[in-house]
Amino acid sequence: MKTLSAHSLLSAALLSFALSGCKKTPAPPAPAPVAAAPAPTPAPTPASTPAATPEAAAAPGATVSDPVTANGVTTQSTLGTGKTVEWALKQGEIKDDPSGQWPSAATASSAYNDAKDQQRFAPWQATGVPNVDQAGDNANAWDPKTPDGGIEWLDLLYPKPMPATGVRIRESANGGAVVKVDLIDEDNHLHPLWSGTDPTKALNYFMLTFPKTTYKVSHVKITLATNLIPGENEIDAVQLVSSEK
Ligand SMILES: [Ca+2]
Repeated sequence: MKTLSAHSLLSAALLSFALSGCKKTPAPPAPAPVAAAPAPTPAPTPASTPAATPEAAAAPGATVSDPVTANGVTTQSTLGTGKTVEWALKQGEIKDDPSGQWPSAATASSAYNDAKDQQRFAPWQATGVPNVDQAGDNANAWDPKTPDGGIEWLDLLYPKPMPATGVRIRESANGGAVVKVDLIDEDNHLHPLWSGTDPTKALNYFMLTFPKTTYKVSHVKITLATNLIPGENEIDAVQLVSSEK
């Protein structure tokens, strides 16, 4: 690195660009187009879900997948691969939603390279507004220590505890590994919210909506099964939605 840096600025810039995608393994394969096929095959329906609602089977051009509702919680994901106007507008709409707030602190079961504080890939990288621009391995997202090790969790603290109506998880690499979301109130009581199948792909939000909680939410805890989806499963940001200000 240091010998190379003696070369011209152009060389340094090219090296930096190349290194940015070479943390561990080659960049993950480009995600398959979502719902681009004329007749997408519905995902297998979990035995516990009575209605056979196909996941991510929305019409071409749709910005969100078809909703799936279970136990009062509706789940869906934003769609697209970051190459369309519709995707960009939807991402901006969520980022600027005045009903949403972003976490100010985070802890996790582990982090890549045991990252701490504000280091690359640390839990802290999932706080604040989204700042990953394209799907794939990115130091601006939280990354568990091992890519396929199994159960991992991320706990996010929100600066203004409020009754909540939604959670939007921005998955930025190898999405679809979220298996459980819990809400934690001001007294540190954990309220199980949802457990099931996460339809998110590419760089998109996994969105959960639910009736307004009777308590103020101060934390959101997200559990991933990283062995479900091969490769690094990274989270860029997590928005808590409230109908109150
Ligand atoms: Ca981030």
